[in-house]
Amino acid sequence: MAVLIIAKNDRPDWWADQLRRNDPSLDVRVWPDAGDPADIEYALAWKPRPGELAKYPNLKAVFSLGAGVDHLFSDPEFPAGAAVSRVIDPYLTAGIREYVLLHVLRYHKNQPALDMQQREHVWDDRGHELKQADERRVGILGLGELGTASGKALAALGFDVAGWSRSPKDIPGIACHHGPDGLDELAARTDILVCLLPLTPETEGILNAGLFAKLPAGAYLINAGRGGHLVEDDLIPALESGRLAHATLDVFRNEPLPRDHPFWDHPRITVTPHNASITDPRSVARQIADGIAAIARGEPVPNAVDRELGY
Ligand code: NDP
Ligand code: OXD
Repeated sequence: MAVLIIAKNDRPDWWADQLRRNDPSLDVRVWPDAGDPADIEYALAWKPRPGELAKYPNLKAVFSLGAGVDHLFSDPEFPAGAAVSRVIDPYLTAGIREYVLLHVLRYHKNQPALDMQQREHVWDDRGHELKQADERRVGILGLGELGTASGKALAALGFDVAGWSRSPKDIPGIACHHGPDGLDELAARTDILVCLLPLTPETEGILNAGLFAKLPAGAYLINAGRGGHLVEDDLIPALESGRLAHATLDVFRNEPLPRDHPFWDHPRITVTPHNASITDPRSVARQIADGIAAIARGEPVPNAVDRELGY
């Protein structure tokens, strides 16, 4: 039995080291040095090349090195027999919560406009509407691990928080909506829209002109879900027309964002390099080592993903 790490740009040797520390008995290999493909029963993967995982005939489980699994299911040859586990980790959750708080507060305090004033040497403490946190309506798409933690933290600061999910929910401090009608209800009452959905065929392109038209004029957007959620061609027209006031984007259809992409220089777009939160091998390798041991004992796959739903 061997474990293969496929994480070309994501410190594979660090992952291997952390995994061995947690279970020195594991035979850990780092792609492309997989050895005999028949030995590989477990893989830790982040954005493997399409077709790569199909090369290992005895693969039992793939551990995504992030919360999202779209990078696995986008592979048409992803092995049908392999279980999929994803990261649920307090540090990953904290990172997203901090990112959402940072950028919601930035909007709440009018910071993008103040940055522009500073560039023009303008001292104007009156040119901005006075709004309290409880007058600022935040809407969160996705009420899973990350959306719920972010929503609760915003509610604790006094924001008026609502969220949207596929199934009905009851979360203290968050007005919960679900299903297609629930999306319209959420949009109608949202000044700051935060996307923390998984990318699936159902959520692909959900951030589009139709949804922007349902938000109050001048709403703000924060996308930390996936680049595929945003219809890129709809964003700049929405900003130029004033339908949206500003967008903060951490994720993009093509990553790294190409150097000539118009989002880089747009005055009302903030770009961050898909680092809203980053999986920390120091805490997650322990969970994965425990997960491998559990699967080997015949126990259920931890943090298992539903293949049908795609998340
Ligand atoms: P979860 O699986 O815990 O939560 C997903 C949420 O989305 C659930 O509430 C789910 O509803 C909802 N959802 C899924 N499909 C639909 C749909 N069709 N309609 C309405 N709601 C839907 O995921 P996490 O919170 O752990 O992570 C969310 C995503 O965040 C990841 O998939 C990843 O893309 C992104 N991410 C980004 C990071 C970054 O650095 N930018 C870091 C980590 C994650 P229900 O509860 O009913 O199932
Ligand atoms: C994740 C990510 O899915 O970092 O964890 O995007």
